[in-house]
Amino acid sequence: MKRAISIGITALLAGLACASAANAASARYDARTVIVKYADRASSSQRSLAGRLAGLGETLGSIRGVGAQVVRVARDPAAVAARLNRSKAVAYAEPNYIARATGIPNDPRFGELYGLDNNGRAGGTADADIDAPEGWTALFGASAFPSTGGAKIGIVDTGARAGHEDLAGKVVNCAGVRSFGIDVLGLLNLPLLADPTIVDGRCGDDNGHGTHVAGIAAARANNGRGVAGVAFNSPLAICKALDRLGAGAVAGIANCIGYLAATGAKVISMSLGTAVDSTTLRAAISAASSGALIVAAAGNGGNAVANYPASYAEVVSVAATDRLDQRAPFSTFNDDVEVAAPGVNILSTWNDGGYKVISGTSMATPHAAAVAAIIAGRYPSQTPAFWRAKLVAGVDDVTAPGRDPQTGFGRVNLLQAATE
Ligand SMILES: [Ca+2]
Ligand SMILES: [Ca+2]
Ligand SMILES: [Ca+2]
Ligand SMILES: [Ca+2]
Repeated sequence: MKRAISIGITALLAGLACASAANAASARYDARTVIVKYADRASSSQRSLAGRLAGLGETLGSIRGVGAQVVRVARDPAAVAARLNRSKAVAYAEPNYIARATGIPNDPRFGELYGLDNNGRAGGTADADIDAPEGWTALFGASAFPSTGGAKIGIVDTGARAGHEDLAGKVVNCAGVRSFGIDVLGLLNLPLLADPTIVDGRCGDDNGHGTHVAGIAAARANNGRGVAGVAFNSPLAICKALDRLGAGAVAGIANCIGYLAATGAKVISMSLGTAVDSTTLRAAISAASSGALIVAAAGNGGNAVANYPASYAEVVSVAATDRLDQRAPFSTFNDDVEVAAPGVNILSTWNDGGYKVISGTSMATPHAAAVAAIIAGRYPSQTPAFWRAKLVAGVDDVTAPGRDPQTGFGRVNLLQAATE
Protein backbone atom coordinates (compact mmCIF):
# COMPACT_ATOMS: atom_id res chain seq x y z
CA MET A 1 0.00 0.00 0.00
CA LYS A 2 1.22 3.39 -0.90
CA ARG A 3 2.20 5.53 2.01
CA ALA A 4 1.75 9.24 1.62
CA ILE A 5 3.98 11.39 3.69
CA SER A 6 2.20 14.61 4.24
CA ILE A 7 4.50 17.56 4.31
CA GLY A 8 3.21 20.67 5.91
CA ILE A 9 3.89 24.18 4.84
CA THR A 10 6.11 26.03 7.20
CA ALA A 11 4.07 29.12 7.72
CA LEU A 12 2.37 29.87 10.97
CA LEU A 13 -1.12 30.99 10.38
CA ALA A 14 -1.39 32.22 13.95
CA GLY A 15 -1.58 35.96 14.37
CA LEU A 16 -2.99 36.09 10.93
CA ALA A 17 -5.46 38.85 11.75
CA CYS A 18 -4.35 40.50 10.45
CA ALA A 19 22.13 40.48 -13.29
CA SER A 20 24.61 41.90 -13.69
CA ALA A 21 26.78 43.76 -11.24
CA ALA A 22 26.42 47.06 -12.94
CA ASN A 23 27.52 50.54 -12.05
CA ALA A 24 28.11 49.82 -8.39
CA ALA A 25 29.56 52.30 -5.96
CA SER A 26 32.35 53.35 -8.28
CA ALA A 27 33.92 56.76 -7.64
CA ARG A 28 34.02 57.89 -4.04
CA TYR A 29 34.66 61.54 -4.91
CA ASP A 30 34.68 63.88 -7.87
CA ALA A 31 38.00 63.50 -9.70
CA ARG A 32 38.12 67.13 -10.83
CA THR A 33 37.29 69.19 -7.77
CA VAL A 34 38.26 69.73 -4.16
CA ILE A 35 36.53 71.64 -1.38
CA VAL A 36 38.65 74.09 0.57
CA LYS A 37 37.91 76.55 3.33
CA TYR A 38 40.61 79.07 4.11
CA ALA A 39 41.36 80.14 7.65
CA ASP A 40 39.56 83.32 8.62
CA ARG A 41 42.80 85.01 9.65
CA ALA A 42 44.67 84.11 6.43
CA SER A 43 45.35 87.04 4.11
CA SER A 44 44.49 86.85 0.44
CA SER A 45 48.16 86.47 -0.48
CA GLN A 46 48.58 83.62 2.00
CA ARG A 47 45.50 81.98 0.53
CA SER A 48 46.67 82.23 -3.05
CA LEU A 49 50.14 80.98 -2.14
CA ALA A 50 48.67 77.89 -0.43
CA GLY A 51 46.43 77.33 -3.42
CA ARG A 52 49.27 77.65 -5.92
CA LEU A 53 51.49 75.25 -3.97
CA ALA A 54 48.73 72.66 -3.91
CA GLY A 55 47.99 73.09 -7.60
CA LEU A 56 44.50 74.59 -7.36
CA GLY A 57 42.80 75.76 -10.53
CA GLU A 58 39.85 78.06 -10.97
CA THR A 59 37.22 78.49 -8.29
CA LEU A 60 33.94 77.01 -9.46
CA GLY A 61 31.67 78.08 -6.67
CA SER A 62 31.17 78.42 -2.96
CA ILE A 63 29.14 76.57 -0.37
CA ARG A 64 26.52 78.66 1.31
CA GLY A 65 26.76 78.99 5.04
CA VAL A 66 30.02 77.06 5.22
CA GLY A 67 32.39 79.56 3.70
CA ALA A 68 34.12 76.88 1.66
CA GLN A 69 34.92 76.96 -2.04
CA VAL A 70 34.76 74.35 -4.74
CA VAL A 71 37.95 74.50 -6.78
CA ARG A 72 39.07 72.70 -9.91
CA VAL A 73 42.13 70.46 -9.62
CA ALA A 74 44.23 68.53 -12.12
CA ARG A 75 45.68 65.98 -9.69
CA ASP A 76 44.10 63.47 -7.34
CA PRO A 77 41.80 65.53 -5.11
CA ALA A 78 42.72 63.48 -2.03
CA ALA A 79 46.41 64.35 -2.48
CA VAL A 80 45.58 68.00 -3.14
CA ALA A 81 43.41 68.15 -0.03
CA ALA A 82 46.16 66.57 2.05
CA ARG A 83 48.62 69.16 0.78
CA LEU A 84 46.19 72.00 1.56
CA ASN A 85 45.55 70.70 5.06
CA ARG A 86 49.22 71.16 5.89
CA SER A 87 48.94 74.93 5.28
CA LYS A 88 48.15 77.33 8.13
CA ALA A 89 46.12 79.36 5.62
CA VAL A 90 43.62 76.51 5.30
CA ALA A 91 40.87 75.70 7.83
CA TYR A 92 40.13 72.44 6.08
CA ALA A 93 40.18 70.81 2.66
CA GLU A 94 38.62 67.58 1.48
CA PRO A 95 37.70 65.75 -1.69
CA ASN A 96 34.26 66.45 -3.07
CA TYR A 97 32.79 63.17 -1.87
CA ILE A 98 29.92 61.67 -3.78
CA ALA A 99 26.82 60.61 -1.92
CA ARG A 100 24.34 58.34 -3.61
CA ALA A 101 20.64 58.14 -3.14
CA THR A 102 19.57 54.79 -1.83
CA GLY A 103 16.99 53.14 -3.99
CA ILE A 104 13.71 53.20 -2.17
CA PRO A 105 11.05 51.97 -4.55
CA ASN A 106 7.67 53.69 -4.76
CA ASP A 107 5.63 50.66 -3.76
CA PRO A 108 3.12 52.06 -1.27
CA ARG A 109 3.62 49.34 1.34
CA PHE A 110 7.41 49.21 1.12
CA GLY A 111 7.63 50.99 4.48
CA GLU A 112 6.05 47.96 6.16
CA LEU A 113 8.77 45.61 4.95
CA TYR A 114 11.02 45.81 7.98
CA GLY A 115 12.93 42.76 6.78
CA LEU A 116 14.16 44.76 3.81
CA ASP A 117 14.73 48.10 5.51
CA ASN A 118 14.17 48.46 9.25
CA ASN A 119 13.97 52.01 10.57
CA GLY A 120 13.34 50.92 14.16
CA ARG A 121 9.65 51.73 14.13
CA ALA A 122 7.05 49.38 15.59
CA GLY A 123 9.37 48.30 18.37
CA GLY A 124 12.08 47.14 16.00
CA THR A 125 15.82 47.59 15.98
CA ALA A 126 17.10 49.96 13.32
CA ASP A 127 19.02 48.08 10.63
CA ALA A 128 17.81 44.65 11.77
CA ASP A 129 17.21 43.97 8.08
CA ILE A 130 18.82 42.56 4.96
CA ASP A 131 19.93 45.99 3.64
CA ALA A 132 17.82 45.60 0.51
CA PRO A 133 17.77 49.23 -0.69
CA GLU A 134 21.53 49.49 -0.31
CA GLY A 135 22.00 46.23 -2.18
CA TRP A 136 19.65 47.27 -4.99
CA THR A 137 21.43 50.59 -5.33
CA ALA A 138 24.78 48.84 -5.60
CA LEU A 139 23.34 46.51 -8.25
CA PHE A 140 21.14 48.75 -10.33
CA GLY A 141 21.77 52.35 -9.32
CA ALA A 142 19.52 54.44 -7.13
CA SER A 143 16.53 54.76 -9.40
CA ALA A 144 16.42 51.63 -11.56
CA PHE A 145 14.20 48.71 -10.62
CA PRO A 146 14.41 46.29 -13.54
CA SER A 147 11.75 43.59 -13.64
CA THR A 148 13.85 41.15 -15.65
CA GLY A 149 17.42 39.97 -16.03
CA GLY A 150 17.92 38.13 -12.73
CA ALA A 151 18.60 34.48 -12.05
CA LYS A 152 15.53 32.26 -12.17
CA ILE A 153 14.03 31.23 -8.83
CA GLY A 154 12.08 27.97 -8.63
CA ILE A 155 9.44 27.56 -5.93
CA VAL A 156 7.79 24.35 -4.73
CA ASP A 157 4.65 25.33 -2.84
CA THR A 158 0.86 25.68 -3.10
CA GLY A 159 1.23 27.43 -6.46
CA ALA A 160 1.07 31.15 -7.09
CA ARG A 161 -1.48 33.66 -8.30
CA ALA A 162 0.46 34.61 -11.40
CA GLY A 163 -2.04 37.33 -12.30
CA HIS A 164 -1.61 39.22 -9.02
CA GLU A 165 -0.88 42.89 -9.72
CA ASP A 166 2.50 42.60 -8.01
CA LEU A 167 3.49 39.33 -9.73
CA ALA A 168 2.31 40.16 -13.25
CA GLY A 169 4.81 38.88 -15.78
CA LYS A 170 7.00 37.23 -13.17
CA VAL A 171 5.89 33.61 -13.55
CA VAL A 172 7.64 32.20 -16.60
CA ASN A 173 7.16 28.51 -15.79
CA CYS A 174 3.95 27.19 -14.24
CA ALA A 175 3.21 23.56 -13.47
CA GLY A 176 1.92 21.27 -10.76
CA VAL A 177 0.91 17.76 -9.90
CA ARG A 178 -2.01 16.43 -11.92
CA SER A 179 -4.20 15.53 -8.96
CA PHE A 180 -4.15 15.67 -5.18
CA GLY A 181 -6.83 13.00 -5.01
CA ILE A 182 -10.51 13.10 -4.41
CA ASP A 183 -11.79 15.89 -2.24
CA VAL A 184 -14.69 14.55 -0.17
CA LEU A 185 -17.07 17.35 0.80
CA GLY A 186 -14.09 19.65 1.00
CA LEU A 187 -12.99 17.89 4.15
CA LEU A 188 -10.99 14.84 3.31
CA ASN A 189 -8.43 14.28 0.61
CA LEU A 190 -8.04 10.69 -0.50
CA PRO A 191 -4.42 10.54 -1.58
CA LEU A 192 -4.78 7.04 -2.98
CA LEU A 193 -6.15 8.55 -6.15
CA ALA A 194 -3.58 11.32 -6.32
CA ASP A 195 -1.44 11.57 -9.45
CA PRO A 196 1.98 13.15 -8.91
CA THR A 197 2.67 13.56 -12.62
CA ILE A 198 3.73 17.15 -13.36
CA VAL A 199 1.40 18.94 -15.76
CA ASP A 200 2.10 22.30 -17.37
CA GLY A 201 -0.18 25.19 -16.49
CA ARG A 202 -1.38 23.82 -13.15
CA CYS A 203 0.15 26.28 -10.69
CA GLY A 204 -2.94 28.16 -9.51
CA ASP A 205 -2.82 28.83 -5.77
CA ASP A 206 -5.85 27.67 -3.78
CA ASN A 207 -4.14 28.31 -0.42
CA GLY A 208 -2.26 31.62 -0.47
CA HIS A 209 1.00 30.43 1.02
CA GLY A 210 2.75 29.98 -2.33
CA THR A 211 1.68 33.41 -3.57
CA HIS A 212 3.07 34.91 -0.37
CA VAL A 213 6.40 33.14 -0.83
CA ALA A 214 6.58 34.22 -4.48
CA GLY A 215 6.00 37.86 -3.55
CA ILE A 216 8.71 37.86 -0.93
CA ALA A 217 11.16 36.50 -3.47
CA ALA A 218 10.32 38.55 -6.52
CA ALA A 219 7.27 40.85 -6.37
CA ARG A 220 7.50 43.74 -8.81
CA ALA A 221 9.25 46.78 -7.39
CA ASN A 222 8.69 50.47 -8.06
CA ASN A 223 5.42 49.80 -9.89
CA GLY A 224 3.40 51.96 -7.53
CA ARG A 225 1.63 48.92 -6.12
CA GLY A 226 1.93 46.76 -3.05
CA VAL A 227 5.28 45.46 -1.93
CA ALA A 228 8.71 44.81 -3.42
CA GLY A 229 10.36 41.41 -3.73
CA VAL A 230 13.96 40.93 -2.68
CA ALA A 231 15.02 39.79 -6.16
CA PHE A 232 12.42 41.72 -8.17
CA ASN A 233 14.42 41.16 -11.36
CA SER A 234 14.26 37.37 -11.07
CA PRO A 235 11.78 35.36 -13.13
CA LEU A 236 9.84 32.71 -11.23
CA ALA A 237 9.28 29.03 -12.00
CA ILE A 238 6.35 27.77 -9.94
CA CYS A 239 5.52 24.14 -9.26
CA LYS A 240 2.46 23.26 -7.17
CA ALA A 241 3.02 20.19 -5.01
CA LEU A 242 1.02 21.27 -1.94
CA ASP A 243 -2.76 21.22 -1.90
CA ARG A 244 -5.27 23.78 -0.68
CA LEU A 245 -4.53 22.79 2.90
CA GLY A 246 -0.81 23.24 2.38
CA ALA A 247 0.11 19.57 2.40
CA GLY A 248 1.54 17.33 -0.26
CA ALA A 249 3.10 13.92 -0.76
CA VAL A 250 6.80 13.50 -1.41
CA ALA A 251 6.13 11.99 -4.85
CA GLY A 252 4.78 15.29 -6.13
CA ILE A 253 7.37 17.35 -4.28
CA ALA A 254 10.20 15.29 -5.73
CA ASN A 255 8.69 15.62 -9.20
CA CYS A 256 8.46 19.39 -8.77
CA ILE A 257 12.11 19.61 -7.78
CA GLY A 258 13.06 17.78 -10.98
CA TYR A 259 10.73 19.97 -13.04
CA LEU A 260 12.15 23.20 -11.62
CA ALA A 261 15.74 22.06 -12.14
CA ALA A 262 14.88 21.35 -15.78
CA THR A 263 13.53 24.88 -16.25
CA GLY A 264 16.99 26.21 -15.50
CA ALA A 265 16.18 27.61 -12.06
CA LYS A 266 19.42 28.61 -10.34
CA VAL A 267 17.85 28.60 -6.90
CA ILE A 268 15.01 26.40 -5.65
CA SER A 269 13.08 27.74 -2.68
CA MET A 270 11.20 25.24 -0.53
CA SER A 271 9.06 26.64 2.27
CA LEU A 272 7.96 23.20 3.40
CA GLY A 273 9.20 20.37 5.51
CA THR A 274 8.67 17.11 7.32
CA ALA A 275 10.42 15.28 10.13
CA VAL A 276 10.52 12.17 7.92
CA ASP A 277 13.73 11.50 6.02
CA SER A 278 12.38 10.24 2.70
CA THR A 279 14.69 8.38 0.33
CA THR A 280 12.74 9.76 -2.62
CA LEU A 281 13.02 13.36 -1.47
CA ARG A 282 16.70 12.89 -0.65
CA ALA A 283 17.39 11.52 -4.13
CA ALA A 284 15.48 14.34 -5.86
CA ILE A 285 17.42 16.94 -3.89
CA SER A 286 20.70 15.26 -4.67
CA ALA A 287 19.96 15.14 -8.39
CA ALA A 288 18.91 18.80 -8.59
CA SER A 289 21.67 20.20 -6.42
CA SER A 290 24.34 20.03 -9.09
CA GLY A 291 22.67 22.83 -11.04
CA ALA A 292 20.58 24.70 -8.49
CA LEU A 293 21.13 25.90 -4.95
CA ILE A 294 18.31 24.51 -2.84
CA VAL A 295 17.13 26.62 0.07
CA ALA A 296 14.56 25.33 2.56
CA ALA A 297 12.77 26.22 5.77
CA ALA A 298 14.45 25.13 9.01
CA GLY A 299 11.01 24.36 10.44
CA ASN A 300 8.54 25.85 12.88
CA GLY A 301 8.90 23.37 15.72
CA GLY A 302 10.56 25.80 18.09
CA ASN A 303 12.86 22.90 18.96
CA ALA A 304 15.95 21.15 17.56
CA VAL A 305 14.15 18.44 15.59
CA ALA A 306 15.54 18.04 12.07
CA ASN A 307 13.25 19.11 9.25
CA TYR A 308 13.63 17.81 5.69
CA PRO A 309 14.65 18.82 3.09
CA ALA A 310 16.37 21.60 5.08
CA SER A 311 18.50 19.14 7.02
CA TYR A 312 20.01 17.45 3.96
CA ALA A 313 23.63 18.42 3.49
CA GLU A 314 22.96 19.84 0.02
CA VAL A 315 20.25 22.18 1.28
CA VAL A 316 20.63 25.57 2.97
CA SER A 317 18.49 25.53 6.11
CA VAL A 318 16.91 28.92 6.88
CA ALA A 319 15.83 30.08 10.34
CA ALA A 320 13.48 32.99 10.98
CA THR A 321 14.34 36.25 12.71
CA ASP A 322 12.13 39.11 13.85
CA ARG A 323 12.40 42.89 13.70
CA LEU A 324 14.89 42.78 16.57
CA ASP A 325 17.18 40.34 14.72
CA GLN A 326 16.32 37.67 17.28
CA ARG A 327 15.34 34.11 16.46
CA ALA A 328 11.60 33.74 16.20
CA PRO A 329 10.30 31.56 19.06
CA PHE A 330 8.87 29.06 16.55
CA SER A 331 12.04 28.80 14.48
CA THR A 332 13.80 25.42 14.63
CA PHE A 333 17.32 25.62 16.06
CA ASN A 334 19.98 22.99 15.44
CA ASP A 335 23.49 22.56 14.08
CA ASP A 336 22.24 22.36 10.50
CA VAL A 337 20.69 25.85 10.52
CA GLU A 338 22.83 27.70 8.01
CA VAL A 339 21.45 31.22 7.68
CA ALA A 340 18.54 33.25 9.00
CA ALA A 341 16.20 35.76 7.39
CA PRO A 342 13.19 37.83 8.45
CA GLY A 343 10.19 35.58 9.09
CA VAL A 344 7.95 37.23 11.67
CA ASN A 345 4.97 39.32 10.54
CA ILE A 346 5.99 39.49 6.91
CA LEU A 347 3.77 41.35 4.45
CA SER A 348 3.49 39.90 0.95
CA THR A 349 1.12 39.08 -1.88
CA TRP A 350 -1.88 36.80 -1.30
CA ASN A 351 -3.98 34.60 -3.54
CA ASP A 352 -7.05 36.80 -3.20
CA GLY A 353 -5.23 39.51 -5.14
CA GLY A 354 -4.41 41.47 -2.00
CA TYR A 355 -1.69 41.39 0.62
CA LYS A 356 -1.34 39.67 3.95
CA VAL A 357 0.97 39.51 6.98
CA ILE A 358 2.00 36.02 8.09
CA SER A 359 4.94 34.43 9.91
CA GLY A 360 7.09 31.33 9.57
CA THR A 361 10.40 29.94 8.44
CA SER A 362 8.39 29.71 5.21
CA MET A 363 8.69 33.49 4.97
CA ALA A 364 12.38 33.51 5.89
CA THR A 365 13.20 30.99 3.16
CA PRO A 366 12.31 33.11 0.09
CA HIS A 367 14.23 36.06 1.55
CA ALA A 368 17.35 33.89 1.66
CA ALA A 369 16.62 32.21 -1.68
CA ALA A 370 16.26 35.60 -3.34
CA VAL A 371 19.56 36.82 -1.90
CA ALA A 372 21.09 33.62 -3.29
CA ALA A 373 19.51 34.43 -6.66
CA ILE A 374 21.13 37.87 -6.61
CA ILE A 375 24.47 36.13 -6.07
CA ALA A 376 23.76 33.59 -8.82
CA GLY A 377 22.88 36.48 -11.13
CA ARG A 378 26.23 38.09 -10.48
CA TYR A 379 28.12 34.84 -11.02
CA PRO A 380 26.02 32.95 -13.57
CA SER A 381 28.77 30.56 -14.65
CA GLN A 382 29.63 29.54 -11.10
CA THR A 383 28.35 26.52 -9.20
CA PRO A 384 25.70 26.22 -6.48
CA ALA A 385 28.53 25.53 -4.03
CA PHE A 386 30.12 28.87 -4.95
CA TRP A 387 26.82 30.75 -4.53
CA ARG A 388 26.28 29.05 -1.20
CA ALA A 389 29.72 30.07 0.04
CA LYS A 390 28.99 33.68 -0.95
CA LEU A 391 25.59 33.55 0.76
CA VAL A 392 26.95 32.39 4.10
CA ALA A 393 29.97 34.70 3.93
CA GLY A 394 27.81 37.76 3.34
CA VAL A 395 25.67 37.62 6.48
CA ASP A 396 25.36 39.79 9.55
CA ASP A 397 26.36 37.78 12.59
CA VAL A 398 23.43 37.96 14.99
CA THR A 399 22.27 36.11 18.13
CA ALA A 400 25.33 34.37 19.71
CA PRO A 401 28.76 35.36 18.31
CA GLY A 402 29.85 33.25 15.34
CA ARG A 403 27.86 30.39 13.82
CA ASP A 404 25.19 29.34 16.25
CA PRO A 405 22.16 27.01 16.19
CA GLN A 406 19.72 29.94 16.33
CA THR A 407 20.65 31.72 13.11
CA GLY A 408 23.51 29.69 11.61
CA PHE A 409 26.21 31.90 10.13
CA GLY A 410 23.88 34.87 10.48
CA ARG A 411 21.03 36.83 8.95
CA VAL A 412 21.43 37.23 5.19
CA ASN A 413 22.41 40.62 3.80
CA LEU A 414 21.64 41.75 0.26
CA LEU A 415 24.21 44.56 0.20
CA GLN A 416 27.00 42.11 0.93
CA ALA A 417 25.58 39.67 -1.59
CA ALA A 418 25.51 42.44 -4.18
CA THR A 419 29.00 43.73 -3.62
CA GLU A 420 31.28 41.00 -2.29
CA1 LIG B 1 19.50 48.40 6.72
CA1 LIG C 1 5.28 46.34 -6.04
CA1 LIG D 1 21.15 21.52 5.39
CA1 LIG E 1 25.78 34.27 15.36
